[in-house]
Amino acid sequence: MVTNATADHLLARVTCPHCWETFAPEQVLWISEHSDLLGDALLGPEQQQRFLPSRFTLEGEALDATGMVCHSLACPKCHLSVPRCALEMETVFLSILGAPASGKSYFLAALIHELRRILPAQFAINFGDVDLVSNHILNEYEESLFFNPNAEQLVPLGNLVRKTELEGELYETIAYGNQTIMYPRPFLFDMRARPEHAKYSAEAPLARLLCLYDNAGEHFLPGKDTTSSPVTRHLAQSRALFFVLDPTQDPHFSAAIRALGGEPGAAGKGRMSRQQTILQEAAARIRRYTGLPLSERHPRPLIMVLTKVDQWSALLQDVDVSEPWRTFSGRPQAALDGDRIEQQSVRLRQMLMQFCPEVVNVAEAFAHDVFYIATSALGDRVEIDPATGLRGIRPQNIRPRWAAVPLLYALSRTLPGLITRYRRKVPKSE
Ligand SMILES: Nc1nc2c(ncn2[C@@H]2O[C@H](COP(=O)(O)OP(=O)(O)OP(=O)(O)O)[C@@H](O)[C@H]2O)c(=O)[nH]1
Ligand SMILES: [Mg+2]
Ligand SMILES: [Zn+2]
Repeated sequence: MVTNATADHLLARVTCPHCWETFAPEQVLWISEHSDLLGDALLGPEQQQRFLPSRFTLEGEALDATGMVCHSLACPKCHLSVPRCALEMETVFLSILGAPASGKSYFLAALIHELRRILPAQFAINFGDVDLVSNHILNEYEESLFFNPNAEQLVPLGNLVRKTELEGELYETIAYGNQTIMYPRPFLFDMRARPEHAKYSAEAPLARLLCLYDNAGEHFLPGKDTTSSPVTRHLAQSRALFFVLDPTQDPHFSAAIRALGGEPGAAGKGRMSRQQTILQEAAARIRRYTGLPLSERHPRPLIMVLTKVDQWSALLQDVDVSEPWRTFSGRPQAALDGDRIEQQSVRLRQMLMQFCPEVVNVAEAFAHDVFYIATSALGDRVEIDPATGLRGIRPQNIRPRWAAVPLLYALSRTLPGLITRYRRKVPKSE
């Protein structure tokens, strides 16, 4: 139980970021502090005991069986640790999905790095890690790309962030009796309107917990999400889906880039059909988990994140790549340029219709609102190493292009109070 001292601010239901079970705040378990109180039925003998407290300090902290003051909470179902703020602010789950090597991990690292810069400075929103321990793998990706000690050296592209493993430290395993379940580790961030934000309120803070996962592409292949390994079950919780589509995996697309004098990299190695299968499979999973009938389309935005645009920008000449937001006089908070993002979306859709219309058809048959956004986690300073012929980048030259735009745009559609969009006035003659 949680004491009355904080009860006013508690949500009615909390969703666990590990097992997605919902529970009432008073059901939350506490994690014992005393080093003698070891052993948990689900997590094993070396973990601190989880318990429902009956004694509290005046500040509302639970006391464990030895009388030690406890600070951490745990989910009543999976017993994994739940940040205290999850009881007070709603969690926004976002899923990043896509084929192996499509660029999900690079995109995720660039996205978070960009949000740290853009949200406070442009949108009057504070953004930070909820728990550095649980976010450390993602922070390592970010460090490798943006705070690399070999900033001036040409680093082969694949060496900055490694392929996402299918097991290991990105997962947590729980033993429910004989049944072992492996959950993907969530990355949690706190977003909170600053006092200068138009919707700021001291009494009812405008704040959300952002929850993301880094899946391996293989998890989205048919048969890879099971009861014992529900690694993509977050898709059903997701407020917006980010399908990471790597156009350079399509042979027709790569041929077009070459014809324009570009170099698509690992072109043709993958197959667009695999990316299409993954999207179809994700759609089928979401229909299954949420009970959405085939006659209806998913009501949440599906953002098709077209990655590695640095390799195919030749196909998008004369596109305005400046950051798509602006501030208006008297307002400290920027608004997204919805028109420009949507115009580019139309153009990218036309491009995909030319090379791989099947992917567009699958996306639009599944979701009601589909948008296309071109991004690069690295920017346009990728080089070819003359010694090896491999593509590389000097970390000091990494400048993501529009890496945060998919998330900013998705938030502006799902939480318009937090991030606003503006439209240009249409001239009367049009
Ligand atoms: N040129 C370019 N290459 C990129 C970019 N992002 C990723 N890559 C390359 O694509 C490869 C795969 O990217 P990852 O982010 O690891 O792909 P992933 O989707 O996480 O793959 P899995 O973990 O296997 O599912 C990287 O090793 C990079 O070489 C980008 O923005 N531009
Ligand atoms: Mg990955
Ligand atoms: Zn749980």
